[in-house]
Amino acid sequence: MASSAADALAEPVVVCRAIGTCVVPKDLQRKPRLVLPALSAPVPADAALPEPRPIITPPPRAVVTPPPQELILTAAIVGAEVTRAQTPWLPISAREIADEAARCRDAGAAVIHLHVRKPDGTPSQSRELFGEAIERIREKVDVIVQTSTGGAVGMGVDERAEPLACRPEMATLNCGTLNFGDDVFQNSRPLIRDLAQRIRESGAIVELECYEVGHIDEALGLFAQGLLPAPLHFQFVLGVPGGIGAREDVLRFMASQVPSGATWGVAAVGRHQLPMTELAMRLGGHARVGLEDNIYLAKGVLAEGSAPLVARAAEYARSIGRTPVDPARARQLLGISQR
Ligand code: KMH
Ligand code: ZN
Repeated sequence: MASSAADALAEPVVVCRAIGTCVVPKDLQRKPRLVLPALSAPVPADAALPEPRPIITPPPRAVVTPPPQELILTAAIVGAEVTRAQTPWLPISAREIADEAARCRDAGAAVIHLHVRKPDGTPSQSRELFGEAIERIREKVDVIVQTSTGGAVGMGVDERAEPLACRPEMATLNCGTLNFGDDVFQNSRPLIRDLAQRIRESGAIVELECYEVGHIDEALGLFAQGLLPAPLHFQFVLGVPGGIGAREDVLRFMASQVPSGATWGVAAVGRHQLPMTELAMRLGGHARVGLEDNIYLAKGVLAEGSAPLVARAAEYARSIGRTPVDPARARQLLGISQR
């Protein structure tokens, strides 16, 4: 009978020994190997680790850094998915679009995120329809027109790029593919680079539409490759079914990834629009509201166009000490040069 557990166990067997780290003088250190062994070949014991992926350097500070009290409100007044059957307040003709843009400007919006429709209400990227809508808007009101290059799900790159022929001040760049409801919104990396170049050539500045955390990295990668000029403008589109959810922790994280000197805003879908845009305003971001993302003012109560949603956002902004800026100031904050 053993008097302790130690007595009962056999002598330990050495199966391995720890090797401590040691300091090797610099000139005796192994050089990193640049050529990796073929996948099938046995990896030599002294093989160096592969080079790490380069760390993306944050962009330099922008020329103008918006003081946190200033707020850019964007109104997304048409969209590509909402129908007249869902809400009679959806503008379709150029005249209706221009009227709604003016109402939104009066309510505090500085930017109009623009889609257009054919007379039967189907979404279109036709340069003629965009041209007509933009002309009507400009006749009525001074506002920054931000044309969509997302269009509707299923459109090809040439069609999506058509509004750039109208030389808008700003255009969207969608930064990755995602499930979009039951459809797939295709934004391959070559397509994103292609559109980035076309937007740049058109003279518009870019708004980076990010529906996922990885889309921010994609945008930063484009910047690092010199395909996007500073300052960067991010729009976090939260709550698309198939995309990242509209939650506080998500927004806080996404905002934390924005490099200094860049601006960011939130567009949240459906019932998330109100709480997420208000949170964005509290966190120092900008906000987008409008029928493209949400047709309700309250549960079961349709918004009578996008202007009431803008007015409510502007009122909330003022209540927390933020001031919706006019288009002239928004141009300065966004780095839009006067033409
Ligand atoms: N209609 C959506 C599939 C954008 O305007 O750039 C894409 C969209 C994004 O609305
Ligand atoms: Zn859009």
